[in-house]
Amino acid sequence: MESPAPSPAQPSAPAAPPSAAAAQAAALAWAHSARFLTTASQLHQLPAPVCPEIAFVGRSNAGKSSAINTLAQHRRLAFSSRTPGRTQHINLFELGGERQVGPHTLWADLPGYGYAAVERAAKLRWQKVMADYLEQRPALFAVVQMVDVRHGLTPLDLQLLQFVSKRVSLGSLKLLVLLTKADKLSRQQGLKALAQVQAGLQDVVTERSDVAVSLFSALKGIGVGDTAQRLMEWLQPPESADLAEAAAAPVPPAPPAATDQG
Ligand SMILES: Nc1nc2c(ncn2[C@@H]2O[C@H](COP(=O)(O)OP(=O)(O)O)[C@@H](O)[C@H]2O)c(=O)[nH]1
Ligand SMILES: [Mg+2]
Repeated sequence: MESPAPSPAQPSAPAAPPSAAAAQAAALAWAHSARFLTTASQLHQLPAPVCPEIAFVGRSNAGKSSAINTLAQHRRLAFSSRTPGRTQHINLFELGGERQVGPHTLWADLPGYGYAAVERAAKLRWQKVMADYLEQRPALFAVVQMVDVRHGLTPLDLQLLQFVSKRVSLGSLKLLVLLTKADKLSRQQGLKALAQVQAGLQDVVTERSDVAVSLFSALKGIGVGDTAQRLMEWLQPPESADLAEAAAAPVPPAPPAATDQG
């Protein structure tokens, strides 16, 4: 591939900023660097935090494992199963770092919640592990919550958000809600679900918060590049403000409520 030599008559163009496509490719390369680090059933078994961590949470069967695998472009990084509720540990994946592309980060795949057919004691045990992680892990930087687009935010999802809502609204913890299995709805239905979930998150959205909602499909690849880009840019903001603007579609804070109804 030969490019024509620049004509001496033309003034040389200023150096082009990296294109949006290049930024997304870099983010996908970073996501693809994900490798299994360790698994733990209790908080004290986790390694000491050395870098920012992003926690992936969601109801059992919401599509969390599929989303992690798709983001990382690995077939079986996170365990995806037809038998929900089987992943009862915190699984840590390491990304980026030395000799790797992108920021050094851990992704923490937390146990799915809400699976009815699990013995109550076991359920309480590992849901405590999840709550402990969300409340106590000092390196926690962002939460990605997987929500089935057809169900929207369920009471259990809102309960989970309670663990982190204060820090989300203060802006010390970022939140991305991925509306999974978006391929199961029409574009129009998907956008309607998106608006409903955005409305459901207004309690945590403030001037300082960084909260986003996206449609996602592991099956059809919807939202995959955008999600990788958002996660990476949260950790490593792009130099160009234009790029940051192009990548971000944050949920705007609600106008002050006229009444306290609803
Ligand atoms: N149609 C569709 N099905 C999906 C998608 N992601 C996951 N699933 C299915 O949903 C079920 C649960 O997925 P899984 O990733 O194991 O969910 P997890 O329990 O939250 O980890 C599996 O049968 C997946 O094949 C998606 O994007 N589209
Ligand atoms: Mg899973």
